[in-house]
Amino acid sequence: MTTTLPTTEDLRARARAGLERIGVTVPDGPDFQARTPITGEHLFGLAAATAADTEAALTATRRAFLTWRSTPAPRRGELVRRLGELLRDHKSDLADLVTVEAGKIRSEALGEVQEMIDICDFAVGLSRQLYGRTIASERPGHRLAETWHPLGVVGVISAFNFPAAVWSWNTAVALACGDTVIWKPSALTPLISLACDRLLDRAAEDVDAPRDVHRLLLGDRTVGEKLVDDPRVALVSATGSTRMGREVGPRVAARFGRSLLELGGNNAAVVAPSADLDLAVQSIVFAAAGTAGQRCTTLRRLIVHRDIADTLIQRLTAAYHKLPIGDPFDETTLVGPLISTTALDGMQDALTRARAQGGKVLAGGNQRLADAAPRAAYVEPVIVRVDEQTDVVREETFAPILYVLTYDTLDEAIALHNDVPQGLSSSIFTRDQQEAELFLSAEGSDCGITNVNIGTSGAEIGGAFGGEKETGGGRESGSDAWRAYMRSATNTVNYSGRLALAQNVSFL
Ligand code: UN1
Repeated sequence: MTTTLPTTEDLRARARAGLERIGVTVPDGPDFQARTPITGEHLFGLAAATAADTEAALTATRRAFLTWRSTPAPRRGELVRRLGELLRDHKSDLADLVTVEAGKIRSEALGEVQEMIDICDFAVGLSRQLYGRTIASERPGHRLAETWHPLGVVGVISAFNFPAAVWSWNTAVALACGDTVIWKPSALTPLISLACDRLLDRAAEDVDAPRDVHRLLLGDRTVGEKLVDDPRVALVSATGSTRMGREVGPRVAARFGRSLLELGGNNAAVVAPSADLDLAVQSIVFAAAGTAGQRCTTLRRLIVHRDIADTLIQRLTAAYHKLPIGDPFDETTLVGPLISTTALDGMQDALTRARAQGGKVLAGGNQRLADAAPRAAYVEPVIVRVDEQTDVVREETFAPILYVLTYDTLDEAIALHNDVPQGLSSSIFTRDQQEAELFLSAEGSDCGITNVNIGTSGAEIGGAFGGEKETGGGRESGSDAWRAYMRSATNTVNYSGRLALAQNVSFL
């Protein structure tokens, strides 16, 4: 168990060294502070983008788009390939910054950078595979086809919890698709954003691509609002809370822009009587307590068959009591800090409400290291037994709280599973093939990510990532999510020399 923490001075030096190796000079400014959740203290004062900076970024990325869109896609892929190489070279420095700013444990911080490298590889391949279909025309001597063209400037609004990977999912794919990008990261993670922006800048220099294919704008929500409202931004890809999405979606729609929303999750796993419990316990602990419960895909509800509930709960509480909580740079730590004391207040408020709504806390919930770091928020992940899905269970609390419910029939489990407003990720643990297939079927989970015998979090980049209902409906990353970053045109070419109207219409 970690009882000591690095000093803020150590963390500042570590961040500065990594940034310098990447080529970033920390921009000194009075507007806001880079901070670390490890001690909860400030690292550097930074300058925020002004309205003039935002305007300049819009003009520059729009102008760059006009050349980038007609750069052959495989040439565009070369920029993304170079970015991937630089990410590999600086993997350790970038992971340090993720740990310093987001508090992720080493292995997860390295995993986040790996996710960036992976999406670059994917997008390089994609740059030669932006396929359109040829369609059988109903008319003789006609060719009917679908063509995909670049869309325009993409505004990326990202959250603190995947401060770099979510940017890379959007940016690597958007650049390969011929778009240019303006990035407004979370104000909680400016340093990793500066590092990613600098590496992309270096990549552009190395392959002779226009620098203005990408602009970073640090700052508060006013910057994001400008991207949301400006008609020069063709697509707004926003990751964050459902509350944020409720504002972004209608505002972008009001100007007929496109939005791609990745909002809250309230992910559940069903554990059936036939489940391999060793596998289930390991998977559940990672999915529920990993990343200190701060993934969109974090497991928040467990729906367990009544016959195995006592055994599973007993094994989970035993595992929770042993979780090493503390300094995320310590290789033995599994649970780092929450992002802020505000997040801790939100968690404690949810626990108070859960108790008032009949929940019983079975494990965890105590704050740790409050003496060593009063401004930080270390907390024991919590398991709460509930009899029904009360209000608080149906909400996403961005903290490590796992609500446990029981079921008797699979139909009941699926009904409980789907009876929340969100629809991101889901799992079933079972060795019964019929149950697994039913869960994956149209009558099963209503989520965008549906798994068997693996937890809800930690998706690979090759599949499309996103969810339904209040999660927002967007798809990013792999599979055919690239289509959201392009516009399609349907082409009818008449090579017959005669006019033939569709639907057999005759005229003249
Ligand atoms: C997020 O939490 O915003 O599937 C993204 C996962 C990660 C991405 C999570 N690959 O958990």
